[in-house]
Amino acid sequence: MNVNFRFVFALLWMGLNITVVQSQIRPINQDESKVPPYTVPDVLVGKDGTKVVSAEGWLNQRQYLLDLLAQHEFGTLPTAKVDVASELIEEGAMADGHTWRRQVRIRLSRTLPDGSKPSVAIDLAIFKPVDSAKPVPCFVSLNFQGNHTMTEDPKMIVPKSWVREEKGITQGNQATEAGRGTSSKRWPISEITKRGFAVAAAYYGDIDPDFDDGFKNGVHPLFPEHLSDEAHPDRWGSIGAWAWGLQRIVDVLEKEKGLHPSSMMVVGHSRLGKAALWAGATDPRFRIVYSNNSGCGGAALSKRVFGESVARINTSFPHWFCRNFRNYNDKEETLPVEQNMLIAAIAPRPVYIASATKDLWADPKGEYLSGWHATAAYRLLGLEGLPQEEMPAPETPVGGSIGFHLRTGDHDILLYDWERYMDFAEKHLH
Ligand code: GTR
Repeated sequence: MNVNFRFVFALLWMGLNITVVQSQIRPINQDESKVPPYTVPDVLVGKDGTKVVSAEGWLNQRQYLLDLLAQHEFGTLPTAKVDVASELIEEGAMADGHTWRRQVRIRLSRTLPDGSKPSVAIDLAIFKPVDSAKPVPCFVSLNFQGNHTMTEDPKMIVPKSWVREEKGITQGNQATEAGRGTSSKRWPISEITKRGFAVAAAYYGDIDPDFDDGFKNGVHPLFPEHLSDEAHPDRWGSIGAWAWGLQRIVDVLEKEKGLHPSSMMVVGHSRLGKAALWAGATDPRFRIVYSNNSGCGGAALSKRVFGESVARINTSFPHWFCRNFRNYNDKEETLPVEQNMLIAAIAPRPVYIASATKDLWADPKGEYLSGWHATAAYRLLGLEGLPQEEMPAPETPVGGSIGFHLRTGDHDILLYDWERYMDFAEKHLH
């Protein structure tokens, strides 16, 4: 009786706590008239408060922005080297007749001081034009449910690692055959290769499964020195891990026959758009960086507090950012970083921001404004960023070395977005 009473009491207490935590967070605002007054940091103002005025000072300034973003938001990427090996598992022609498929297993490993050698396998799917006379530029990306969801091709390998449950296509957090081709409208592979590009993608859960397990799975065991986040409040989170994984994928793609090694372009949608921006900002081997509907912690300004907020994202996904980011829950005005710094840190390389009209959770206007407030960095370098402060109408791509479009519709990545990405690549890859 006593035990039962305690048990019931404990359940009630847990329930109460969850409710209190939820209700402690400020409600989400999606009303433009309720955006608080805010100041966007000047991307040209350095550590000592003075402004960089010449292109020569840009590299130091860029590093300063990256350090701030690492310290307060994404965490620091590990610097220890790992062994990167790759093996061809399968290849062949696709049904469209002009795409060649290659499935490569990447193995990352590291010998630790205690003599153990943990390793992680990442399956990479590469789709390239069958008969290109010269090496082609390649879009590098991650997918949400496994490489087999990108196309109906029966040869695509189904992942073995943990996947998020999705009705009809998974069973007990395992991907199944039923998932084949289910996200193919997000991956217009045939159209991409037809225009002379390649696209390569891996399942993001091969790098780090997307749940809060205290950083034990995925690539984390390779870096036991970064395991405790109590001791390292600027330790990387899952977004950092996915970004780092994208960089290891480039280690392999740079050596892949038929791909242009210095024309790697990173693309990501939503949480993977956040990862693409961080991967691209921290690794100049990405020649162009694309953010698709990346929202809070991606392209959207945090200080507008429109749509998903810092408190909301840190509560729903406590494993995405570093612990320090939680200091700004419902205190965006005190954030020493802002997302325009993330965009600016890509300069002088081209960056593209795509939003969708119905995606208010990701704050399309805040995504545009990040680009606008990064424009000063591009102008310093003699390049054009975005043309004006006002967001353009839907289906009106704008910009110079910062590109932007607003697609009519929902939170998604569709052919329209890819077509604009290819236009932008054709304009900038010479
Ligand atoms: C949402 C999250 C967003 C975005 C999105 C996604 O639940 O709040 O930040 O990342 O997921 O990745 O689909």
